[in-house]
Amino acid sequence: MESSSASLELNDVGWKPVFQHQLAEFPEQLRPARIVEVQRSGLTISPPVDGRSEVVIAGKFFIQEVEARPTVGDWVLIDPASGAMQAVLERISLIKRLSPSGDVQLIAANIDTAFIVTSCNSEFNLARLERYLSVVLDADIQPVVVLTKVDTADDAQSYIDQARTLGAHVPVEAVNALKANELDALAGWCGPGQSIALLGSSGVGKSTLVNSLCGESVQHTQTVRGDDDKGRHTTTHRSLHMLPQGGVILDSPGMREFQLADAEEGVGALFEDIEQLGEQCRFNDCGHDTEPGCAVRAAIDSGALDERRLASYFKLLREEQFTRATVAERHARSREFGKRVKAAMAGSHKKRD
Ligand SMILES: Nc1nc2c(ncn2[C@@H]2O[C@H](COP(=O)(O)OP(=O)(O)OP(=O)(O)O)[C@@H](O)[C@H]2O)c(=O)[nH]1
Ligand SMILES: [Mg+2]
Ligand SMILES: [Zn+2]
Repeated sequence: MESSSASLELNDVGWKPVFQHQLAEFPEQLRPARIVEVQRSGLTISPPVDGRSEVVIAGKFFIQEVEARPTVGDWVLIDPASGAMQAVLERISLIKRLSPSGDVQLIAANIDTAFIVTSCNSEFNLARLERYLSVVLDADIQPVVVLTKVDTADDAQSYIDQARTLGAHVPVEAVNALKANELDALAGWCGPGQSIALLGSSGVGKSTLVNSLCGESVQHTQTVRGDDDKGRHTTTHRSLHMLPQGGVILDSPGMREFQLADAEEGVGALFEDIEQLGEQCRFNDCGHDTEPGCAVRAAIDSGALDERRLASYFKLLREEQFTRATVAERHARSREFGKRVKAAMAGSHKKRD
């Protein structure tokens, strides 16, 4: 993001009263700024504090739990004298997933609306969309399913129809991402104080949308493979960009897998209809399988509920439970390790005395 302009203000990068209210708890000299990029060794913030837009992450943030570490979209407080980051303000939302290596990975903080991007071609996959939706709903973020490449599809309407089955409260917008003047439907979600995140596989047109919505080419894009519509992982790190109508948009690398971290409430919110049916089953602990008096099976039999959605609901619930147990176990193990390190250090101090 352009950070050299002296006129850049907090409002330009999505500042809200909810963050302003938190400032009272901190020393007055600390200055707020937003993390617009995270590099291996440091952070890029905007607006710059005392001319500085690069901040080193203090070691103390690495010994804390993963969720306490600063991520893109976070509002942080900087000491103008030293340039050091002193605190991360309380977030209004957090998008996270389980990384392929099994750790919780933070994707973005303080997002209002997530554009879950998919294309009208062989990349389209309802189960994948349900994964993103569960995570986004769990974080209390407004989801919008954005179908790109309507201009290249013979049967765009069939993709739109499928996407509309994802949930009554999930808006679906179909666009040609290359046409900036046809993106009014998306621009409606943007505006002062609004932060948008783009999520989706490689090649679906996330960076293309950023460029069209920003009105200039700020992100590199690249054609997809002709044989299977797969992208080439063009974007390699997450970054926030200012929108001309106010607010910011976060571009992120295409994700190969989007595994749920804890997202139980999100799964429940996405499949609210199934959970409501479940309350009408004869048995409280009905597994919606072969039990008599099962309202969920009855809905399947009558055609009111789609068998695919039920299977998806079960799969995501199981995955979520498994992940939660694994993360809790890892957490306990690292805590135990920390205790042992501390004890060993205390022991070695004693010997020195
Ligand atoms: N015709 C058409 N092409 C599009 C559309 N959206 C994106 N593209 C093209 O699809 C290709 C991939 O777009 P990108 O914006 O690079 O995709 P991305 O989602 O950012 O991909 P990664 O950065 O790899 O995650 C580019 O060649 C775009 O021009 C669209 O709506 N219509
Ligand atoms: Mg990209
Ligand atoms: Zn049942």
